[in-house]
Amino acid sequence: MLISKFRLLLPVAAIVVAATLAGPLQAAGTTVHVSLWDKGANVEMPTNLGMNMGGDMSKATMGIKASPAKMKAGEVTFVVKNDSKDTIHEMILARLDDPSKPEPYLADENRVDEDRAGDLGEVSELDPGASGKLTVTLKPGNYLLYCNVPGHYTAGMWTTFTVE
Ligand SMILES: [Cu+2]
Repeated sequence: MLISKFRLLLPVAAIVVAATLAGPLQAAGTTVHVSLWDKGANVEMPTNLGMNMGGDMSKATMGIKASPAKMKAGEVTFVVKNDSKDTIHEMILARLDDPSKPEPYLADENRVDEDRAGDLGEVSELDPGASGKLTVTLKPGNYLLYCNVPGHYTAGMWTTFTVE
C-alpha cells in the first residue's frame, strides 16, 4: 500500500519541477543589450545628427549601440548600460510610424518632443557606469531608441531596430 502511493507521487513531483524550470525561460523573450556611449564631456556636440536631419552620422560624439537590431514580436527586455565616464544618459523607446521622416523636435529645448514622438517605456537618467532594464511587449514594426537629455539626440544619440 505504501509503495504504490510513492509511485504515484514521483511522476507528479517530476512534472512540477519541469514546469518551474520552463517558466523563467519562456518569459525571458528577446534580450537586447544596449550601450550608451560618448566621447567625453569636453567634446563639442554636433547639432544636426537627429534621425533624418541630413547630418553625417560618422561625426557623432555620442550614441546608442543596441544588439540585436532585428527580433521577433513578443516580450523584449532591454538591458541598458551607461558606458560614459562623465555624462548622464537615458534610453527612451518609441514606435516609428514612418522611418523616412524626422522625429518631432523642440528646437528651443534641444530635445525630441516626447509627447508627439511617443514613449513606450524608458530607462531614465542613468549615472555614468550605471545600468537599468526595461521589459515591453512589442508588435511587428520599426522602433527608435533615443536619449533625450538636451542636445544628445542631435549629437547622434539614437538608433533604430525592427520587430518582425
Ligand atoms: Cu545622452
